[in-house]
Amino acid sequence: MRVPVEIEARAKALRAEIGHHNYRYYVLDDPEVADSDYDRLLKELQGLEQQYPELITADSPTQRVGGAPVAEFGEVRHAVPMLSLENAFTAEDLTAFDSRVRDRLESAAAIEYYAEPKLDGLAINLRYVDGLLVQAATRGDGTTGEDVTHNVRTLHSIPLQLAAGAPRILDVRGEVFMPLKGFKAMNARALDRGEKIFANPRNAAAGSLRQLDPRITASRPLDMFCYGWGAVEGWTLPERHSDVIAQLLEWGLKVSPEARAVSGVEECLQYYAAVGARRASLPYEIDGVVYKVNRLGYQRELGFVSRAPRWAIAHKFPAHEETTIVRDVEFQVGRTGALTPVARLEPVTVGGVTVSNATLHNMDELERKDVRIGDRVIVRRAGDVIPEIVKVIVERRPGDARAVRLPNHCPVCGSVVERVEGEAVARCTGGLVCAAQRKESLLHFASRRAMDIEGLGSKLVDQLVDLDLVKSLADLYGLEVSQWAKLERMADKSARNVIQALERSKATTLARFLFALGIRDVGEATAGSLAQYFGQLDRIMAASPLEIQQVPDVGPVVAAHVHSFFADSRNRDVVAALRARGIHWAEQEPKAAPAAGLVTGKTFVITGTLVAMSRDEARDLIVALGGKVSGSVSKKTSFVVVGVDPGSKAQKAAELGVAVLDEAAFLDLLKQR
Ligand code: 9MJ
Repeated sequence: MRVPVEIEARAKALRAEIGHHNYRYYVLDDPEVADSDYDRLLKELQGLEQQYPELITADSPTQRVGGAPVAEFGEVRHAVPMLSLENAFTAEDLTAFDSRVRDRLESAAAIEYYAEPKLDGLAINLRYVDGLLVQAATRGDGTTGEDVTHNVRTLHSIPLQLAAGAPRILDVRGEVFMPLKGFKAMNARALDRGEKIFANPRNAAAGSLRQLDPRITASRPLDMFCYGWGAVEGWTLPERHSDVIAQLLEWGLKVSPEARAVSGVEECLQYYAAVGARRASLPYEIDGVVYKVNRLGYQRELGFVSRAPRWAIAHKFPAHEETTIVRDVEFQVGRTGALTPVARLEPVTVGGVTVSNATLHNMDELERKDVRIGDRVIVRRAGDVIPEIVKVIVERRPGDARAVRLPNHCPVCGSVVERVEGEAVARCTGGLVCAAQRKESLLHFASRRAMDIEGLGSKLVDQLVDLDLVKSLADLYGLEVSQWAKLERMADKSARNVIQALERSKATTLARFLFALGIRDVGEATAGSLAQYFGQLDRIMAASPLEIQQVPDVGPVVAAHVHSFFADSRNRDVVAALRARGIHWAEQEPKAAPAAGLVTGKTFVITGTLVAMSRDEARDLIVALGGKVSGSVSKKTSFVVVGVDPGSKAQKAAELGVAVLDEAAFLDLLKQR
C-alpha cells in the first residue's frame, strides 16, 4: 500500500513537533504543552505508523524503546580517544595548573576558563552522522568502549536526530547519570521487593546502561549532560569551547545549566565555592568542578600528556566516601517491628560531617555485603542520604572479624524475632508491648499527615514511653497539664500547647485515622481508598479479607494485614479507647456496596470446590455486594459458579440456559462488581 502524500506530510510534521516538545521538556526543562497534549501527538504518530509501517524512521520518537535484547555488547573503537582528567584537590594544585598553562602559552594575562560541575556518572560518546544518532559507546579504556546504542536510545534527553545544520560527522561526549530523586525511588522499590540496591547513583547509572535488554534501561531514570566532542567532519569549530557547547544546545543536546566562563584562578575558586555551596541541593551528584581553557587555539597549543589534556583539570570536592572500621552492629526496631541492622563505626569525617553510624537496611543487605564486626569498610554519605556502607575491603579483613547474627529476641523488649522465609525483613513480634514500636507508632500517629498533633516530637515521645505514661495511643489524650509540664524541656505554657494540639486533632477524617493507626502497608493512598469504599470504620472492622480486596488497588497481602489488624482484640480496644476519648470524623454511606453493580440483585448458585476461597467466603462476598445465593438452579438463577468437581447443578444450568462462570470469570465479575 502506497502512503498517501498528505499522510506522509502529517507524519513528518508530527515527528518534528514531538521532537521539539522533547527538547523543551527533556533538554531545557521548560515544556510548552501539557503532558496530555504531548501524549495525543505521540499517539497520533503511533497510529499512522501502525497503519503505514513504511513511515517508521530510525529517528522517529516512537522508536526509543522496544528493541530486542542483545546477546552481548559489541566493541567500539573511538575515532579520537576519550581522555580522562587530571585532579586538583587544593587551591595550590589549581594555582600550579594555571601557572603551567600560562608558562606554556607564554601568557602573562589571566586565562579564560570554561567552568562546569563535574558529574559523577558514566562518560559516553554519541556518534551523529548527518544529524542522525547512529552509535553510542562507553569510554571503556579510552581507546575502545562498549556499544550501548540500544540502551542510550531510550534516554529522552538524547536527541535521535539533531536540529538542522548538524555536521556530517559529530562525536559528542558527555556524562550519563542518574538524578538523585530517581535513584532514591529506585532503591526504595528494590528494598521493598528484597532486591539488590545500588550503592550510589554512579553504579546505578553504569548498571542501567549495561543492560542487555533496553526495556530495563528505559525504565531507569537516566539523563545526560554533554560537555565535549571527539571526531568532527563538515564543521569548522568556532573560537571557544563555550561556543561549541552553545552550538550543541542549539542542535538539541542537553548541556549543564551551571556552566560559565570565568577568568583566572581567583574566579575559578569563586566558582568552586559557589557550586560547592549548592552541591547538596543540586538534583544530581557531582564530585567537583572542571575548568577548561576556553580558547580552542590554546587547547590545541597545549595538547595532551599521556591520557589527559593539559588544558583541563578537575577540582575535586571532599569525598563522599571514606574508609573506617565497623566496631559493632546493633539492631534498631521500627514502627512495624522491622529490625534494621546499624553499623557502629569508628568515627570518620565524610564530606565535612562526622559519621559514626551507617545503615545496613536489612539482613539480606548485610549478608550480601558480608559485613563483619572488625571489618574495614567504605562508608558513604551524600546529601541528605543516611550514611551507608558501600562495601567491605575484604583484603584487609582481620583474622578475628566476627559475623553478625540476627538476634532471636528483640533487643528492646525481648519478644521473639521472626524472619519469614523469603522476606528480607526480620521483625520483633512484640507489637505495642515493645517500647521501640510504641515510640515509632506514637510518632507516626502524631505526624502531620496522620493526626497532625503539633509539637509532639521524638523528645517528648521518648519520655512518654520511657516513663510509662503512654502505654497505648489513647493514653495520649488522658494526660493532665501537670504530667506534661513535668517532662524535660516542658513548662506550663508548652504543656497547654500540646494539650490544645491534641484537642484540635480529635476532629479528623476516617482516612487520616486509618493511616494514623499504622497498619502494615496501609499508606495514605490505601487509607484513603479504604475510607472511601467503606465509608464507616465499623464496616472495615467487620469486613472479611475478600471484601477488603474489593477496594480498588488493594491486593490480598494488604487485605490480610488490614483484616488481621482489626481481628486483634488489642487493636480493637485501642480504637474503642480513642473514640471514647472523643476522636471523631464524619462517617459516609459506603460508596460501593449496594450501588447497582454486576452482582447486585443477582442470584448465584455455587457448585464444586473453589480454589481462591471457601464456598462460605464466596457466599459472604456475594451478599456483601448485594447479591443472593441459592442452593438450587432454576430459571431465576442468574449465574452458576462452577468449581472443581462440580455436581449435577452444572448440567442443570446448561439445560436451562443459565450463564455458567468458572472461578476465574467469577472473580473477574466480583472485581468489576
Ligand atoms: C564531567 N564528568 O562532568 C569532563 N566532565 O572533559 C566534564 N568530564 C571531561 N568534563 C574531558 N564536565 C574529559 C572529561
